[in-house]
Amino acid sequence: TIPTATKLALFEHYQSLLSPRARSAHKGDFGHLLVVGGNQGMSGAARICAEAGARTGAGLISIATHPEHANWLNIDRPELMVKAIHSVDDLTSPLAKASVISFGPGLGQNAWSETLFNTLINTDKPMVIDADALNLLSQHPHNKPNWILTPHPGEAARLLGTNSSEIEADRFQAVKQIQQKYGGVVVLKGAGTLICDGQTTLVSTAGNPGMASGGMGDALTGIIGGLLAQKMSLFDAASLGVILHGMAADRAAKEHGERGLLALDLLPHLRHLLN
Ligand code: NPW
Ligand code: AMP
Ligand code: MG
Repeated sequence: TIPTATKLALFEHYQSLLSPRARSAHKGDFGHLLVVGGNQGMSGAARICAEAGARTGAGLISIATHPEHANWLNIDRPELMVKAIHSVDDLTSPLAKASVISFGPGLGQNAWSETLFNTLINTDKPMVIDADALNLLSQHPHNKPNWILTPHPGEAARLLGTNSSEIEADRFQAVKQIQQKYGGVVVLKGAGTLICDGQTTLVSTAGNPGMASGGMGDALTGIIGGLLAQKMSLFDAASLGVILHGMAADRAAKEHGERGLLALDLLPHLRHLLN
């Protein structure tokens, strides 16, 4: 049974929070999303996250990433800006320019990743924390009001020091426990994603098993970052982001089937849903 505090997340309600663009709008009105991630061998995660943020409507997108691939990360998507992070000093300028941060896709868990984590954990900008940034957070716990955590059940288990079957046995309890321990808004991903701010837990029924493919969560991190950049509240951005992600995947699966669905396939559908 679903607790009474839980409501189904309604697309129509959340969509109405994104008003039409003013005729005089300029890119500065829609925020600057900084994606931080993409260690060696996982540049794709940062790229998928950034493209998803761009297609959600953020005004500007930058990626702070490993020097190994920084020069080619935007080759066929030149709208994206890229900064190679050799040392922590290289983060100063992209951080100053960013209005929101999506942190973690493909970050890895080595010394380079830890350096980025130690800097970003001390910034006050609104952030989406995902993937390896969640794994590092589980090793160095912090509680903050202005972030959105997006664990899948494996990451949720690390955050609570348990295993993924325990998480799946009571997902409502798990999402609340993570929120209490780490603060902010928590999105527990998987079939029937939960969104919890400590008061209310929403469940999204959007999405399908075609989404069980690498990169899908990295896209969600970019979508939520893109909504935050457009000045949505944490809870609204998390809720609308999850619904949009799932609905875009449902449209894509209807078109060509679930098997073989890839994260970037969502983006044309995402754009359709947003306009
Ligand atoms: P089990 O086996 O059930 O105990 P990891 P990752 C669990 C990057 N990527 N229901 C499950 O555990 C990411 O951004 C880069 C139940 C599973 O074995 C990260 O930085 C890509 N359990 C990094 O790779 C594309 C579930 O978690 C384990 C579950 C590592 O992230 C791929 C796997 O999780 C990827 O995004 C569910 N619904 N979902 C790229 N193109 O560059 C997950 N689990 O060990 O945290 O590894 O998620 O692949
Ligand atoms: P990640 O594991 O970080 O790549 O995230 C996977 C994304 O796909 C999350 O947003 C999940 O909620 C979604 N997803 C994966 N499998 C399913 C499924 N069977 N039904 C609905 N959504 C799913
Ligand atoms: Mg992931």
